[in-house]
Amino acid sequence: MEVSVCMGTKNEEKAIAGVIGDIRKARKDAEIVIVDSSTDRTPEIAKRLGARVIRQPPMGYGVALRAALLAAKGGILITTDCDGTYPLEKIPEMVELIGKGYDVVSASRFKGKGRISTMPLLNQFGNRMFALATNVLYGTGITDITTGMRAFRREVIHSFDWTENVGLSLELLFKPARCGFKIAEISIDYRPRIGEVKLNPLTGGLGMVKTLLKYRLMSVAAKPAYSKDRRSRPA
Ligand SMILES: Nc1nc2c(ncn2[C@@H]2O[C@H](COP(=O)(O)OP(=O)(O)OP(=O)(O)O)[C@@H](O)[C@H]2O)c(=O)[nH]1
Ligand SMILES: [Mg+2]
Repeated sequence: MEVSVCMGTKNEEKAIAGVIGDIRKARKDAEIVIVDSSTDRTPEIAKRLGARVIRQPPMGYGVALRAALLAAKGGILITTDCDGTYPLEKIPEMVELIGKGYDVVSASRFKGKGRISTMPLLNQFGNRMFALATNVLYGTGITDITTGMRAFRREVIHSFDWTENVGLSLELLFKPARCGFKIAEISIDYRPRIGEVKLNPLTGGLGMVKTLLKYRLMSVAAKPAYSKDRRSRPA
């Protein structure tokens, strides 16, 4: 099945070549879809290295990643950040799990023995709290809700309207979980970031709280064509 790797990029010229190289090492034939809002050389480098580049004014992480996911052609869609933090050599393991019947495979920095010492302590605390809150509010049993690295069966991405921006990584997990899609978590290390962080932890954190509460108050439903399939699928 064709694999597409999807990213938003904003001024990642220090990281982009290494990230594309690591994707190719893990999956030579992957389609690489980048929604770019840079003012530096990121898009030129990405195009030269064979990525599909879609330009977008800077509207935030989730708006960019959603556009990349919806433009991707693969049967398996993978999200990651373009900053060197996620171990892209895990792509084959994630693809294999989708092949075994999982709908979503989420790369967790807090499961098992993942090394996370590169993550600031405040972020470690906040990320664990968001996972706990998601488990309490949505009945999920996951260890990392804010991870940027996941693999999705194509059907999952096209089953929902994605509305969140800074909270997209949460929405990408709790909506499928609530609608009965089968989810696996694998353990990963988190590496030092190349280049500057683009998300503000305070406004980012508040945005995520808003996302969690909003959908707890609203019902989560898959688009009819897919929810029907879901109900008829054996557990
Ligand atoms: N196109 C686009 N991409 C964005 C925008 N904001 C962030 N990104 C990209 O989204 C990805 C995630 O942003 P990061 O800065 O890594 O945010 P983060 O992962 O919360 O922070 P760290 O874990 O500290 O790296 C990166 O590849 C960014 O370049 C935006 O407004 N437009
Ligand atoms: Mg990042």
